[in-house]
Amino acid sequence: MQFSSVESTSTAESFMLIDGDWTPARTDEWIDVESPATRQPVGRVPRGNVADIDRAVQAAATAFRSWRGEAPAVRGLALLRIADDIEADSERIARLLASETGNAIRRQARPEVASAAALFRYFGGVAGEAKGETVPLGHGLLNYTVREPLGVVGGIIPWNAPVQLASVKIAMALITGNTLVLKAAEDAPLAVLEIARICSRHLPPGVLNVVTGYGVEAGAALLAHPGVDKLSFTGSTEVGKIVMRAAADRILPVSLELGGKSPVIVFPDADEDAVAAGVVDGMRFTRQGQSCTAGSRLLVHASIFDSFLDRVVEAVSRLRMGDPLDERSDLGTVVNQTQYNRVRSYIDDGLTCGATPLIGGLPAEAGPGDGLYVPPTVFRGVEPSWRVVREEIFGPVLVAIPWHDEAEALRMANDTHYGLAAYVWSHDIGRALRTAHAIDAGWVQVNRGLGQLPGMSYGGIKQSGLGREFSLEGALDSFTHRKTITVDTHATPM
Ligand code: TXE
Repeated sequence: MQFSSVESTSTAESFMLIDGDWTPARTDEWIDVESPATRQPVGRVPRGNVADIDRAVQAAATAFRSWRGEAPAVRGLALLRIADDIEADSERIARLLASETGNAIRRQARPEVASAAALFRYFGGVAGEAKGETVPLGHGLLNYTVREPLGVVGGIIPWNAPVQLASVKIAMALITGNTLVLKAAEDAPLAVLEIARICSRHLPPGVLNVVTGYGVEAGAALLAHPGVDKLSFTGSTEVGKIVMRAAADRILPVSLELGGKSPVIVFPDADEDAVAAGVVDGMRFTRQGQSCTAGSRLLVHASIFDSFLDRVVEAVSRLRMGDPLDERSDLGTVVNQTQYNRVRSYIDDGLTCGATPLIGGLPAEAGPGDGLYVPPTVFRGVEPSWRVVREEIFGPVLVAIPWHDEAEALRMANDTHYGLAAYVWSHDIGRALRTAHAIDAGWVQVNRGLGQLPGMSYGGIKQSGLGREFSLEGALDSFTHRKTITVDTHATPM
């Protein structure tokens, strides 16, 4: 593992966006945002709570009255302008994002900001597509549907890809005529507030509100607020269950993008070098494995198991870990001390169970001033029942398991309560597609290990979530309802 050095970052103070105003919390309390690389503050944000959420929801409800009736082309144009402005300011946003998350600037932060612009552009472009249909019923009846917005959306996002996840929720909610109160993650709110700043230039006050604060305070207040009409959450499965319970109390529609433990099936015909590189991409090592779609269970045909793992280890060892702001870094840090300790405890658990680390291993404990660098670990010699195989680690830990026939590979792939992403590597297209269809997951990539693109429907099944994002179809399903109108054209005038 190579290492590049740490440079310093600057500190900034940010406010929340409520009703078009930049505002501190009512209590005037603040949260320091720390760089996980330097462990120095990079900014501070308001510690929003129930009073701020209330203000934001009321502003969103007021704004909804006119935003819902706005011409789709006007909404679309706002999103297209936001996309342009994000691109124009992308370097500054990417540096802020790398500073607060620890994600490497070249491999993660810059591409994430570019993907945010692409999402706004895609949804801006499909603005007029929220169409209904006419349904023939005979008897002189005209029966048709219209797509209507749901109202005020309460969105909650995590810290791992905050700019992309904020952008997809903002774009989907707004293009379909809803207004939004978005709760940013306490560990990574700064770049999201910059996206909000750009959005606010092109939107009427109250259409988008961004509140910062802790999950148990601002997040919980948003879930409980009676003025919210729809909940849209991305984060852990554990908190996803809390969101779903809150939705049940008021029969609110809910979308959930949750965790994963995604399988990667490698068939013996695969080109080992190319696939090893793809596995490293799919594992999202460049976000230190902190990705819900990380291909974290590597299932390899026994005939190539040893030689293939050599290739993977070689590809991993070429990654350079270091300062997230350094152009040479492929990998940065995990997001915070809790996450560092959590990943470390999983590695410790794997070692205690008897797993063999082919690279990596247990990192030293991190003291208060230490950069939170976790070198990638690849384990072999693991049992299907172990925690490192079953649970989402959300860190740079890959477990490799051999298989002998296709049925066994599929059984292992589906032996999980998650169902988000999966990866199949084979040049036998019949076999690859047969496998892709048989895997229980919302998204299967064949001979590809990269991230989501605007236009594709993305989301999970089983405990990985409900609903789809990134696509028009997802936006219509998750952020509108279909109203049916039936007209009796024979009715005699009164
Ligand atoms: O996520 P949380 P955390 C997994 C991953 C990670 C673990 C913990 O395994 O190690 O979760 O991360 C808000 N009411 N994933 O604790 O808690 C919170 O403020 C309302 C996987 O950071 O789910 C933040 O804005 N809101 C996942 C958001 O929820 C609450 C991505 C996500 O935080 C809340 C993130 C509450 N009671 C973590 N508690 C993925 N797979 O994409 C927290 N929040």
